Amino acid sequence: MHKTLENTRTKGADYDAVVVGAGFGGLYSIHKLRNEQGMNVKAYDSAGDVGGTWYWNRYPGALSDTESFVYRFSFDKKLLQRGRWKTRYLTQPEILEYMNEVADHLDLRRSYEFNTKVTAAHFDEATGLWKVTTDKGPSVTAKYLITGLGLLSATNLPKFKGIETFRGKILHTGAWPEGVDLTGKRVGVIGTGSTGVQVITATAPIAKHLTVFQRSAQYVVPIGNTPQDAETIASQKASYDEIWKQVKSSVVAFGFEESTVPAETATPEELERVFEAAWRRGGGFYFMFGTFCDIATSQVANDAAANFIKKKITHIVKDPEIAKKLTPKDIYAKRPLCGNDYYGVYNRDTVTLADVKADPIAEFTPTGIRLASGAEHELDVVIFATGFDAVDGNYTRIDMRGRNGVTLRDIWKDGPLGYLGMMETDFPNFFMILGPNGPFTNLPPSVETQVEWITDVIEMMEAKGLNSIEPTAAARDEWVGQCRTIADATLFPKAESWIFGANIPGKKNAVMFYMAGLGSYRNAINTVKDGGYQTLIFDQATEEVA
Ligand code: FAD
Ligand code: NA7
Repeated sequence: MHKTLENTRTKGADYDAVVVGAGFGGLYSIHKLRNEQGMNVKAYDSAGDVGGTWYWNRYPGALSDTESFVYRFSFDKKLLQRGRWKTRYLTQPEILEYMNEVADHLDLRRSYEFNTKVTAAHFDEATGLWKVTTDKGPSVTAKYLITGLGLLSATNLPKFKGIETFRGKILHTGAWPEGVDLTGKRVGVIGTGSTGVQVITATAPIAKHLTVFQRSAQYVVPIGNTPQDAETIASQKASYDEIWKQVKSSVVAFGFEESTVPAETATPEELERVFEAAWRRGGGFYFMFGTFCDIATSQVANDAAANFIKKKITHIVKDPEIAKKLTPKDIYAKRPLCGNDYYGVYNRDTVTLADVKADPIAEFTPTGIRLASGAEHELDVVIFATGFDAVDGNYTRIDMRGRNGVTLRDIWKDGPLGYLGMMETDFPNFFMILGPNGPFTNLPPSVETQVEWITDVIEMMEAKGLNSIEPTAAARDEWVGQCRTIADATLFPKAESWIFGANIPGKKNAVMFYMAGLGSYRNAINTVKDGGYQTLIFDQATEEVA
């Protein structure tokens, strides 16, 4: 049994707070709660160390497509000035190194038990505490449960007939083991999302042969990963105060000014000029939000952007049949993608494009993949770049129970809910970082925003001696409704992707993001705080916890 720790303020509990996850969310939560608020915190991650996304996604080509200067924490000026990067975007090893530096600088690692998966979390009405169970050792209790489980972290591994007979290696990009060398191998990649694009462009030059199994053709603009000179980096560092101010009041928080010019009314020459400049500059979010203001909301504007990219495909890809297969048929409204000469990859003799919408994967064989037509692809390695059970996936994989034993799986059976992307009704003192219906942005500034709001709530509770807090069902439903209305004003629901859960067979299509941007989101959550948290129910019972 765990002994109650002397410096635990919460009577009868093993810890004041349990934090799950060692990515941006978990790390910052520990810093706020333990280092700043003096709480006794226990943390877990199923990974072997810190890093979250960047611990798991070690596939060749893994890269953040948020620019280096804003894919980081903003809260610590020392860390910001120490930041090191060489190119416009950070590679996975660089981000992992940064996360380790954060953990060392703030002494966060000692709070963690790594290689430990949280399997259940039950709220106990009698004690008012969370009981957290892992796959190792006895359960622990805590007043607060803070989860930074990651919204793109629960891997999606589609089932294929005969997969167990395959004699080669099967890998998922989101659980990539160390020491894999694809040089000279016959590699198959299933999936052409953001991850697929990265792994395809990195593998094509080194594989003996690369076969891409494409279900949906994608709109991919260049990433423009140019080297950054010391002067540019110094000037970014000197301007950090203004940079973060702009980022936190912007829509997508990517560190560029979003356009205010509509494409709908632009002349053909203007469209061509602006899109061409963005194509040369690089960046997926920039192409969608930095060029014109209405690409994600007006079909006319969306068509203009889509047609520009389609024309580029025709110019770049030499074989017209392959170009046709690579040309998307749907609208341009998934997460915007960018890559390093993605379409050019298909001009290589060593690359084959298999259109598995036209000719689906029938089965895996001992030596490769057979398509419905009977076509066989011999492979040594198959890479699943098939994405994630996004947003709620890691929550529904845990046995989570709130008041009266209500389960998260049950209340989210028609799609995840969530108040302000952070809380859930009947789940007292439970805070999610990047939970359902949070902002759709460059994520570190949104993580910071949420962790600061959550830890402010906790600080207020402790100052007032409150036992518990949770949102009213009415407030939660109103927020979810607002998210739906905002999403419906965009074109995103019209495309099938993980943003609405369409990538997981059987998953209900549901709104999972607040799409009005980080600036509006910050205003919304600060209004709740400044208004004295009137949408939350407090429990001020004075009974001593046994
Ligand atoms: P994560 O970093 O996902 O960490 C969650 C942690 O929780 C993991 O370590 C996991 O092991 C742990 N965990 C989950 N469940 C359990 C459990 N039951 N028990 C114990 N531990 C558990 N975002 C951007 O803004 N810009 C980008 O360019 C960008 N690129 C990306 C590229 C890839 C390939 C991927 C996969 C994601 C990318 N993202 C990007 C999103 C990225 O996930 C976020 O930016 C950010 O890293 C999320 O941090 P987090 O702490 O919320 O979650
Ligand atoms: P995504 O964007 O969900 O992409 C997954 C890809 O895998 C996509 O092309 C899917 O095709 C394809 N897929 C999924 N299941 C199958 C099956 N059963 N057969 C064939 N192809 C399949 O995941 P990513 O990892 O690329 O990116 C997720 C986010 O993580 C990304 O936005 C970044 O923020 C980081 P589909 O398009 O559904 O037809």
